[in-house]
Amino acid sequence: MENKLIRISKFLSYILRHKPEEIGLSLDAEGWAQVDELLTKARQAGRPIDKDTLHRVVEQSDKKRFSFSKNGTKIRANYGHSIPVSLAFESHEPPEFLFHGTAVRFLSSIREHGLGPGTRQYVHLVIDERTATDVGRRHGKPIVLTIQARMMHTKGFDFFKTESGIWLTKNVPVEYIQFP
Ligand code: HQG
Repeated sequence: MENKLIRISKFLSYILRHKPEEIGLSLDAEGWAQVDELLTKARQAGRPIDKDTLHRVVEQSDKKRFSFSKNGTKIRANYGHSIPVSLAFESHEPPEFLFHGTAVRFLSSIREHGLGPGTRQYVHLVIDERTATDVGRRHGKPIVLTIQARMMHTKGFDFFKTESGIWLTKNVPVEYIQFP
């Protein structure tokens, strides 16, 4: 993705996952913003985005970070929220193992408390170790934890699959984490 689109994607992530009020935007209970309102308020905030560019950002997002509503009038982030939104995810049976990339410096705390959502609504898990390594690298020296997802599911933990292929769960107790 070209730099301009990456900058806009980061701005949209911030607004649609964490701080819509920063530009005076409000999201509905399911995290949707009106596209026209978003574009107007972004312009007023000194971050103009035209409609074509918005569509390119949504289409080219490597992790499918955003979706439009069916009729195209609304937009929302597909995952990563810190604000409580109900994305109407359906509970799915996960694969036997999922992976979580983190940084070595968090390990002692994770061994003590398990994985928590931190400032977000969910713990984010992926199906491949390589993506997990990239996610972990954002925080420092990366390390990949293997999560016994199917076992957790059997024990009654809910798992949700996003359109992006990222899996979400509320928390992962330490007994389901395999440390390398
Ligand atoms: C760690 C990106 C100490 C956790 C990615 C992580 C993802 C603990 C950090 C999505 C802990 C939170 C989310 C505990 C968890 N003690 N540290 N008990 N439990 N942690 O950024 O998973 O590019 O909120 O391991 O690809 O890194 O933005 O979560 O290192 O899908 O679209 O606390 O964001 O997608 O960090 O990333 P984050 P994440 P985008």
